[in-house]
Amino acid sequence: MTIDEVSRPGRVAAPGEAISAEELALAARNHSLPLEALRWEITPPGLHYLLVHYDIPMVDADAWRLRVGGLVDAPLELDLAALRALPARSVRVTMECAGNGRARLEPRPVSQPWLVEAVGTAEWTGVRLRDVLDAAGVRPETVDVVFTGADHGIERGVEQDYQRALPLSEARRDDVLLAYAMNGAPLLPQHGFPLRLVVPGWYGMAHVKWLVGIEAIDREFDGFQHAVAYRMRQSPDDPGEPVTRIAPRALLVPPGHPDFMTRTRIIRPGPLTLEGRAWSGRAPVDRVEVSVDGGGTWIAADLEPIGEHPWAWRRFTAQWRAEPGSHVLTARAVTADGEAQPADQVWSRGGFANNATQRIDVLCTD
Ligand SMILES: Nc1nc2c(c(=O)[nH]1)N[C@H]1C(S)=C(S)[C@@H](COP(=O)(O)O)O[C@H]1N2
Ligand SMILES: [Mo]
Repeated sequence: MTIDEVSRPGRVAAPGEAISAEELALAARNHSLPLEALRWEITPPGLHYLLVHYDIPMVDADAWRLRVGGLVDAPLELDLAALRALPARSVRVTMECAGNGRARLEPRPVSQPWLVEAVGTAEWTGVRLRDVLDAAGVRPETVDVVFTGADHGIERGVEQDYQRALPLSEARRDDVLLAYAMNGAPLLPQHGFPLRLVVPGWYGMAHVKWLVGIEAIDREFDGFQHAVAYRMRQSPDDPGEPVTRIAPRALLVPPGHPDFMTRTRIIRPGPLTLEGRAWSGRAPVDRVEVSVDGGGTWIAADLEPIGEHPWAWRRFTAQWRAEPGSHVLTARAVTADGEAQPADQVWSRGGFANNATQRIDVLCTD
C-alpha cells in the first residue's frame, strides 16, 4: 500500500450511501454527550463529548515542558509547577465540535459522523494565556500565535502535529486559558493532560489538547487545520471562510423513556415540562422557542438569565399538555443579533457548523 491509498482526500458520500465501517470506527472512539446528560449544568466526568484526530498521547508529567518561542523577547520553558505557581483562573465553557450535525447532512461529508450531541460543559482551571504571553514578551509585530499538541498523525496525505493558531488579539482575550484542570481535577488523558488551550466561544478545534508549544509568528498561520481543514467550502476549489465561533443551538432533553433500537420516546398523556440547554459563541442567546409539531408552530420557552457564566449553556423549560398520538419535538435558539437556528441544513464540504434544529420523535400513549 502507498500513503495515498491509506490517507485519501476528503469526500462526500454518494446519495443514499450508508455510514461505513471506517466512520463507525471513528464514532466509537469519539463519543458524544448522551442527550439526557443535558440535565447537568456541568457535564459529569466521562459524559463530555470527545474528539481526537489521531491517538491520545501518553504524557509523562515530570518530563513534560511547555515551550514558548518565536517572536518573543524571552523564550520560556515551563513545567507544570511553574504554571501552577501563576495566578489561577476558572472559566465555565460550553464546547462543541465544529462537525456537530455532520451526519444529518445530505449529501453527507465522510468524516466523524456526529448527529447533534457533540457538546459538553466544563469548568476549566488554569492560567491566562495572556499572562504567559506577557512573561515571554510577545513582540508587537506578531500576527498569529500557533499552538502545537503532542499528538501526531496523517490527514488527507499530510503528516503533521496537531496545530491550530489564534490571531494575537484573540489570544490576548481575558478568558482564554491554558487549562490544567477540568471540573477541579487534573485533565483526563483524553481531554488533553497535562495542559490544553481553552478559547471560550470557539468551536472545539481551537482548544488544542496535549499542548507542548506556543509560537508567535509574523504572518497568518497556514497549517493544515487552517488552510485545508475547518473552512466553509461549497466545492473543493472554494477557498471558503475559516470556521471560528460556535453557531447558536438549542437541544431538548428527550422526554419520557426511549425505545432501545429506534430511540423513539414514549410518553403518557397529560402535562409535561420540556427542558433543554441553549448556547452560542456568537451573540448571546436571546430566546428559545419550542415546537411539538416539527416546527409548524412555536411557543416561547423560559430561558435562564445569563448570570455569571457567559460562555456556558443556559437551561430552558416549556410546559406542554401531551395528547395521544405521534409528535415531533424541536427547539430553536435565537441570538441577540437575530441569528436564528435554521430548520434547513447548513451545508459545507467538511460538514461544519450545521446547526439545523433537532428532531425528536415522540409517541404519546396510555
Ligand atoms: N492536540 C489536539 N487537540 C485537539 C484535537 C486533537 O485531535 N488534537 N481535537 C480538537 C477538536 S476537533 C475538538 S472538537 C476538541 C474536543 O475536545 P474534547 O475531546 O476535550 O471534548 O479538541 C480539539 N483539540
Ligand atoms: Mo471537532
